[in-house]
Amino acid sequence: MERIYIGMGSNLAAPDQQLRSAIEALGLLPGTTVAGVSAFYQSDSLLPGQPRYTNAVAALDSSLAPLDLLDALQAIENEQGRQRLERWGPRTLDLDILLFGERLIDEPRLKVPHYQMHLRAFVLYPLAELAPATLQLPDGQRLSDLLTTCPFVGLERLTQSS
Ligand code: A4P
Ligand code: MG
Repeated sequence: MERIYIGMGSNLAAPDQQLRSAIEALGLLPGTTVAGVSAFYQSDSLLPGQPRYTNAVAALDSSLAPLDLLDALQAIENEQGRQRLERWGPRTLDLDILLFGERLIDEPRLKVPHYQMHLRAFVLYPLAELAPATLQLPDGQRLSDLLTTCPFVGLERLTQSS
């Protein structure tokens, strides 16, 4: 079993409900339990002109191999009506593998840690609700340090997660 953190985002078709459905689907994956879910957070899209996002992070304990987990996440995205019309386009559901145990993964289809997690408040603050304060990325960066360089700006923490 390894501890895995999944970043979830949606900005179409009732985003909060999309995240709740995704959490349910994650709990049904083989060899996997959902160990925790952060609060939901709203923020403006990084790309102007798109609807606001709801984001959250889920902690999984799973025995799935990384690429099998990626396949499973993409199946959940598709199941929830994700259409890949353009990179970075609005989406019903985006599931990103943020961290996979302490692994550094550099495969054509999968880069872990997620390439921009260290810059994104909508990833780091929900992650900090679930991860130990001492959590380090595989390159040694501490989550606590990343939080100090990534201010809690433009994020709205919603009171309920599910
Ligand atoms: N891939 C590589 N590494 C990973 C990983 N660690 N986890 C590959 C998941 N997938 C990974 O992803 C494209 C390909 O990345 C996949 O086929 C997989 O093999 P995608 O989900 O199809 O495309 P995408 O989501 O359009 O690209 P990406 O890079 O995931 O988008 P981002 O960076 O997630 O940005 N603003 C707010 N407020 N909140 C957001 O969540 N998200 C985006 C999208 C823009 N602005 C946002 C938010
Ligand atoms: Mg993605």
